Amino acid sequence: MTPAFPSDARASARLLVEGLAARGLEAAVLSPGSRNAPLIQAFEAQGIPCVIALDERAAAHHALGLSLALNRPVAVVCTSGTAALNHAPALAEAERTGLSLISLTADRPAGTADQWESQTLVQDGIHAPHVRASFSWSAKTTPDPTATLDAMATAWTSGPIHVNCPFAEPLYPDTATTPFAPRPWSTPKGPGTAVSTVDANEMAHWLSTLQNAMDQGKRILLLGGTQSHALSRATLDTWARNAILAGDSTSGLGAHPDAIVATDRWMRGQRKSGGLDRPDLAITFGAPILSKALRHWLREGRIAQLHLDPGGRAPRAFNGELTAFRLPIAAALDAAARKWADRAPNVNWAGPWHALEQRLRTAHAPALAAAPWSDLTVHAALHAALPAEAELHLANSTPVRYAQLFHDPTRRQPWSNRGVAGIDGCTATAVGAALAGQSVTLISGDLGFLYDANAFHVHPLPASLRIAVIHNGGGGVFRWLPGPVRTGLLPTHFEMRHGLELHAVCDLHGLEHQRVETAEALNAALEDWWSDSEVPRVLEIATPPERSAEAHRAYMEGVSA
Ligand SMILES: Cc1ncc(C[n+]2csc(CCOP(=O)(O)OP(=O)(O)O)c2C)c(N)n1
Repeated sequence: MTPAFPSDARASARLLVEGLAARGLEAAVLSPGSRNAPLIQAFEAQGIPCVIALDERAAAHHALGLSLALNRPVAVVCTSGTAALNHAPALAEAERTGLSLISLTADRPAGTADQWESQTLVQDGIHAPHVRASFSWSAKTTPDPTATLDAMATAWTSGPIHVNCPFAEPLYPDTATTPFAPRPWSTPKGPGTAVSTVDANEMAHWLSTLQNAMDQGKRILLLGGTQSHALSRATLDTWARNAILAGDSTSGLGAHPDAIVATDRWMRGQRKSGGLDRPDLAITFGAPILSKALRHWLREGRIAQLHLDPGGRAPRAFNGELTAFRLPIAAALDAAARKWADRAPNVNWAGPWHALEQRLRTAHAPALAAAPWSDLTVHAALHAALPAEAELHLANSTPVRYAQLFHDPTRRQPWSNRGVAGIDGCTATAVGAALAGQSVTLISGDLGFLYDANAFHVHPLPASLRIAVIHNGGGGVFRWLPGPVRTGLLPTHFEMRHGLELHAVCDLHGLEHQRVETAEALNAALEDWWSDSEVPRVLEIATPPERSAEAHRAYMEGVSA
């Protein structure tokens, strides 16, 4: 029988949290507030592992990182008012990358926003464009709690949800109570083990569409952007016999050694070599790919596109015919590979693509050796020193781009918030993943690090976290673009040369800090950097901005000469 909906705030919150936990909710990030006190008490009473984070924007990114690392739904809980709006950036990121983030925003009872009550705004549905589904959990609007909880659990399998919770006072117990001990965190899964439901008809449609394309001898490009699930090497081997694999290191395709990961570098070579054949069909998945050049080249060719997305998103990337399939990415690729296991290879057209890639890879070492101390050589040193077990997070914007040049197929799939490519939660996402017990190393720029410094207002702080901050005096990416310098405003309005001392941020938050300014000092620092520590470590690496931009340009020129 459907339980009656309780009007009492604490009972209502308990019913919600119990229901979410019974459906797989794993952990929560709680931000202080009074209106959300019923939710805080309910999480604590359920023994659900919780993290306390001050800044709701960071808190939502912590939950994103936790969800990524645990491969489970994770809640973020806040009070009413602007606190609720601060969940938006992480929800938007989760919506694009399909992570199960549950935003629970406490609210005052319906109508109070119009009654001169403080800390109120209209909260129902405020995140609607950036979530899979919005709910209101309230005695007035939730007639069937069980069905509503089931709908929440269905929606979160492929992305974030928002649940607004209007609570009337009283919000607290009448007498003093003793908190329970939370249960321990479950083991981090790393990318790649969640199973979401597969629609058999949709799968059959995908396989027959693909079969048609194969039978017509189409030149197929499998093209991936950031997504959180690992792709099986056996599956990729079969795909590589029937298609070209290209995509970001964060797409999972990089597990195959022939995948073209440094796509901007490849595009540079492609243009210089006078142009290669475009594919007839691109099979796409994940967040938008990093290479604008590749995207535009395919768009100019109006390439036909099959898009895989478990949440049913259907971005028309190349102005060609688009067919979208609401399917989990790994499951769709696995099923196709099983079907094709014995098929004769069809990759003749791919020969020149791979020959070009091989040439670029051979030219990499000499071009790198010719580079002076700069962002390029720092990224090379960091990637070379990274321990095998480290989970790598890459901040926007140049860290994730440099990483394509140093990709190693034998490594774990790295992560970057490329869904919407914000700099506003890269540190907090890495903190969240580290809170789940992963050994996370984040490579960040200085602006991104300063922007998201509230990521450290979290309790507890994960000691296993390592952050390498490339301090090139501001937003180095703006020197990669031809436009900003032409404005005459590059240092002030784009790079934002701040001149701030990063150690002050580290001191404030009790982080270990070390600054290096030379290759020798960097290599010496890295020797012991990943050893056990009591607190997170920040390694600030100072590089010259002008020379860094020039070294990157010379490298690209050198490899594609
Ligand atoms: C929330 C948000 N604001 C602004 C931007 C635009 N943006 C992209 S990269 C960047 C500069 C980042 O600078 P830094 O962290 O130092 O990294 P670098 O450019 O050196 O890679 C800015 C402001 C963004 N992506 N997200």
